[in-house]
Amino acid sequence: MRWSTVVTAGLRALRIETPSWAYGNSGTRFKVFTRKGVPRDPYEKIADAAQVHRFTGAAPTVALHIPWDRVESYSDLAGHARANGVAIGAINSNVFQDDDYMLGSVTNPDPAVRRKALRHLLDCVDVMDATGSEVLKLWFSDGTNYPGQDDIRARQDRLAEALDAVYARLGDHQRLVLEYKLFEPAFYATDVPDWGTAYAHCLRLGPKARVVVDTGHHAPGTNIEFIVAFLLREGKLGGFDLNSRFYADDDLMAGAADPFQLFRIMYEVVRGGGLDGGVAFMLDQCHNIEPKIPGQIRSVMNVQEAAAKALLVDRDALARAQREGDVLGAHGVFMDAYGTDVRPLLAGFREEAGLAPDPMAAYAASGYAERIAADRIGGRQAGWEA
Ligand code: AOS
Ligand code: ZN
Ligand code: ZN
Repeated sequence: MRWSTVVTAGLRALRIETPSWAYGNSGTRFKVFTRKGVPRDPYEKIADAAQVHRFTGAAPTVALHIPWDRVESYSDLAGHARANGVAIGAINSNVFQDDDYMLGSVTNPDPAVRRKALRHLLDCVDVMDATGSEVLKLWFSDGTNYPGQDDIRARQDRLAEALDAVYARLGDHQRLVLEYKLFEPAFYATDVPDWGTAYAHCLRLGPKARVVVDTGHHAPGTNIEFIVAFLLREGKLGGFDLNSRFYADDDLMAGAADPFQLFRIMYEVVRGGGLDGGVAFMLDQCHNIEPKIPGQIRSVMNVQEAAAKALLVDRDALARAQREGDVLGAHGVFMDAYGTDVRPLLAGFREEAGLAPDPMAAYAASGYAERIAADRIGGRQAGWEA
């Protein structure tokens, strides 16, 4: 097959990080459903993440969330990850859960709250040091609900001050990625509402700061692939929080609601050299009604399928059609790739790597789900204080 080398090389480069919080019980604000066998502690979450890697071969790292994944020794946790064949990925900070943060964390008008939030962010860098993690993911729930509630410009100054302090604390091999979110939990004005705000802060901070694109954090109809293309062009795309949505921040499985959008995003990733390193492909999802490990496996497969299709785009033919102003021809090249059934190709790719061609079936046959259901009594909710 003409494109097989390109596709294989691209798929080999694609590493997808799974989030520790995906393995715990989760739900909506109406109900959190409990499922048998969910992890009781961060060690078991990592063991579950290792299963996703075992059957996909494409998910070698797991993101931690502090304090949900608080343990006595983070170096011990990293050793446990290594022993399970995975490594610790991004460290996700949490400055949204305490009562103190009702009016914001690093942008709070009260300097004592700002100091507390900054302390936590710096603690997260300590966790990075102990685990070997290279990425600090910052998401701030900060914002205001009512016009006039606080000085939105002063809040930017406070945000910048905190980011400066965190940036200064990063080691040579560490970087921060700043996530934006249009709304929720603040509804009038979030303090990092869009990629432009995140980009401006990251640009000012320097090369170790980049933007993270959570696919669920945009207004309906936003052209996310344009944002991806732009940020990659500027060398400022730090990574993705992949998930899919019908309405807002639904956190459903990546590629489930709109596989075509994921394809369009992955095409811009491929086009912009985003598989060559420096971009973290993270899942940020919750599995409320579906089993969690298979939910993650399915998501990894969905991202791989979108990437394979993106890699299949005949770039020469596309460039020719674009040069000639052949609108429908160019669009046709794109759609030909999207319309290709890449499942046989991916099955072959896995077999070459010594994996089962169908990770979902292989996981189901492994007996792991039955084993954890029997062994683990008292699994916990995704976001708990350890
Ligand atoms: C929140 O909406 C975000 O998507 C964040 O990435 C958040 O930090 C993550 O869900 C873990 O809490
Ligand atoms: Zn996110
Ligand atoms: Zn989110």
